[in-house]
Amino acid sequence: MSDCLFCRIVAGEIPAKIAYQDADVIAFHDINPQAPLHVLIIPRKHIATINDLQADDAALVGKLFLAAKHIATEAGYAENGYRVTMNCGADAGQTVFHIHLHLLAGRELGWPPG
Ligand code: D5M
Repeated sequence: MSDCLFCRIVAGEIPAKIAYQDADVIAFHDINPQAPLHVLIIPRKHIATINDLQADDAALVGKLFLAAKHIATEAGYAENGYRVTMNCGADAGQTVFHIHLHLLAGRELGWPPG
């Protein structure tokens, strides 16, 4: 989708600091980091929200989590821990309507989130 910010990052039209990529997934550093490591992990395919997921997206969603594990492990955070979260819709704080896992690490993370 040409009007989707994250599709434009996938297309290379908007620069991003890439943390990981493969045929299905791209991860890049959040422009407004909330932790020493804050990476967004997205499918190359445009899916607006969790509500738009279909059964045949199951493997793709699994790949987002595997990428999170890979990035966190490579960055040295596997032992101390990290958080992955995906906001869905306005009340959850979703502002970019192309699904993305937030990977946060490098500090103690409070719970529950605000
Ligand atoms: O998270 C959307 C996130 O996207 C938010 O943490 C800022 C981030 N963002 C917005 N624009 C950019 C660009 N251009 N590069 C990197 N990160 C970006 P949400 O869960 O939708 O609130």
